[in-house]
Parts: sequence; C-alpha cells; structure tokens
Amino acid sequence: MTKSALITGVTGQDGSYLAEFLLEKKYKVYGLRRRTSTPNYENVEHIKDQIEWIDGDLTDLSSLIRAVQESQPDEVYNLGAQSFVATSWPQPIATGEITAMGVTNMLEAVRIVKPSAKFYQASSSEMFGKVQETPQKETTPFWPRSPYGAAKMYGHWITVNYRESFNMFACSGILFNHESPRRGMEFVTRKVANAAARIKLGLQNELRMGNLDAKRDWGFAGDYVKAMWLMLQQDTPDDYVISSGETHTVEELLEIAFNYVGLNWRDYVVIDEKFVRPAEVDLLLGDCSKAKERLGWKLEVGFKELVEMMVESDLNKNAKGS
Ligand code: NDP
Ligand code: GDR
Repeated sequence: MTKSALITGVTGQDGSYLAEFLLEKKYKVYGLRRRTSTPNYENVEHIKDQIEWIDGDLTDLSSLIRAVQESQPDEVYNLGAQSFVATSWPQPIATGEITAMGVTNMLEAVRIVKPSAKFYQASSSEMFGKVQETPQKETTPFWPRSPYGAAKMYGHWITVNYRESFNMFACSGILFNHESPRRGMEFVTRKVANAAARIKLGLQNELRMGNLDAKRDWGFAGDYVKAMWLMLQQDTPDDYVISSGETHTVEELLEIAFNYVGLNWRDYVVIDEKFVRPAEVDLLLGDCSKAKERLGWKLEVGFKELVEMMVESDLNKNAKGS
C-alpha cells in the first residue's frame, strides 16, 4: 500500500532532498507551504508537480490540523523552522514561535487528528552549544548559545514529552550541520562556495566573514535525510545523533573552496564584525555510533568532496547567470 508523508519545510534544503527520497520510494508526498509575496520553489522545481501542496504555517494550529486531515499521513517530518542562527538574535520571538512553539502546534495537530502517524522532529547540534563533552552524543547535556538553540531545545523536549505522555511514535534527530548546493546563501558553506566561484569568475572581489576559528561537523544533506526516514522505520521511537564524526574550522572550509578554483583565500577575505555572533558555538563534533549500529546509517560524502561539489555547482550557476 502507498504510504503518505507530510513534510513541513519542504521548500528548504532538507525538505527538497527528503521529498525526492520519499518520491523515489513511491510515497505520496504532501508539502506544507507558507504564503510569501513571491513564492520560491528553487529547491523543488524539478519535483514540484509530484508534491501535493497544502497551504499552512507552523504558527497557525488550525492550518496544521487541516493539513493532517487532508494528507492523513503515515509519517510527518517537521523540518520547517526559522533556521538561521544569526537571525535568531534580532528576531528571537518569531524564532521561538516558529522553531519552538511550531513543534507543539504540529504535534497537537497529529495528536488530535491522527495520533498513529509517526513523527520526526528536526533537532539540532546547536542544542549542545557550549559543549559539555566532546564528542557530543545523545546523552550529552544541552547548553544552547542562541535563541535558535534554545528554541530547538524546547522543540526537542516537547517531542520527547509527547512520546512519553501520549505514547506517540515521535523521534528527534539531533543532526549536525549538513550542507549541499541547495543550502541557503547566508549559511557559511554556501556563502564561501558562492564567493569562491564568483571571485574566480570576476563577479566579486572580496568576501566579508565572521569568526574563522569556529569548528563544525559538516556532512552532506542528501545523506542526512536518509537517517530521518530510517528513524521512522524502527519498531520503537527514539532520538539519534547524526554527524560525520569529523570537525573542521571555517578557515579549512575557505582553504578547500578557494584552492579548488586556484586562489588563495587570504587575498580576498575581510573580517567584518557584522558577521561575528553575540555568543558563539566554538566546537561541534558528533558521535553517531548509535545511529550506525541501530539504523545502519552511514555517511557517503566526505568534507572535501562536499565543499568541492558546492563550489562546482556555484561555478556553473554563476557562469549561467542564475
Ligand atoms: P531551511 O532554512 O533551508 O528550510 C526551512 C524551511 O522552513 C523552509 O521550507 C521554510 O519555508 C520553512 N518555514 C519557515 N518558517 C515557516 C513557518 N512559519 N511555517 C511553515 N514553514 C516555515 O532549513 P534546512 O532545510 O537546512 O533545515 C531543515 C530543518 O532542520 C530546520 O528545522 C533546521 O532548523 C533543522 N536543522 C538543520 C540543520 C542543517 O545543518 N541544515 C542541522 C540541524 C537541524 P520558506 O521556503 O517559505 O522560507
Ligand atoms: P550554524 O551554521 O550557525 O552552525 O547553524 P552557519 O553556516 O550559519 O555558521 C557556521 C559557523 O560559521 C561561522 N561563520 C559564519 N557564518 C555565517 N553564516 N556567515 C559568515 O560570514 C560567517 N563567518 C563565520 C559562524 O559564526 C558559525 O560558527 C546551522 C543551521 O543550519 C542551523 O539551522 C542548524 O541547526 C545548525 O547548523 C546545526
């Protein structure tokens, strides 16, 4: 029998890879889209006609109830969020309403309309923040360092709570940073990949950056969405860390991206205080042994390959003028 899935955040990076993956598995895919003055389907243009679109917003419970009624999903993937950490300081309340309370809204819609649906919550390594141990695993205590991290922590615990209170099949994936050519332009990997490509093509002559010492555990988004699905195929719901198990500095990212186009990043990068955050997460490094053992999940794309894939994609896009 065909399974159906409801995805929030389907127009984002992860939503687009997950929708592709589920469509290949012959799922009927429902995508929640919010109203914007100019709709942006860039990430899902190629599969737009295969998605059943439902209008709604994570801050509007009534729209989510309707979305669950209409889709009658076997699986719900809650990927929608105000996901840019830097924006969470100037917009802490909107971040809380979407990224924290939006999770309760989605859980309530499922509990009221179809409590048997399996639920995935997009939790984040940002919850580890000022890390209490390295590497970070499922049992590492959280210490968020941004309004975004605090909102994700609420979303994480409310998911655990609905599992414990209502016996719902609710899982939380604590995903470390994952990137792709579909990454939003403001995130550091895409910003660097795009700048390296544009500087190479003579379209830009400098790159303004924040803290180059921050360390992140970066993987490929296409690999990470498979873990989301695997979590919902288990006999019991649980929470899992998904990570690459390697950490790299922002400086290493610059090195690989600029080397790929035969340039030295030091000739172009300017440090700009505007991109330095009020509180930083200095080091992230995940231990995903639990996911490897129980889900059989594994990483396929390594860090250098990922950065080069992104620069190559931006070279092509910029050369075509898109
Ligand atoms: P993106 O920022 O690319 O996508 C976010 C999605 O959320 C977009 O589709 C956006 O819609 C949607 N959205 C925003 N606000 C609302 C709202 N009020 N109602 C409904 N939808 C909304 O994020 P990613 O794909 O990178 O991440 C997916 C999820 O995983 C997010 O929850 C993120 O916080 C989390 N996460 C991401 C990690 C990563 O490294 N990428 C790591 C760990 C967690 P629109 O297109 O209209 O803006
Ligand atoms: P992050 O991703 O905050 O880890 O959150 P981002 O790519 O924005 O920053 C990574 C690190 O790079 C440093 N940095 C800069 N970042 C940006 N964006 N722009 C710059 O110019 C710059 N210079 C240095 C940052 O200070 C930071 O240390 C991402 C998001 O996808 C979240 O939604 C997700 O939950 C986490 O990853 C895991």
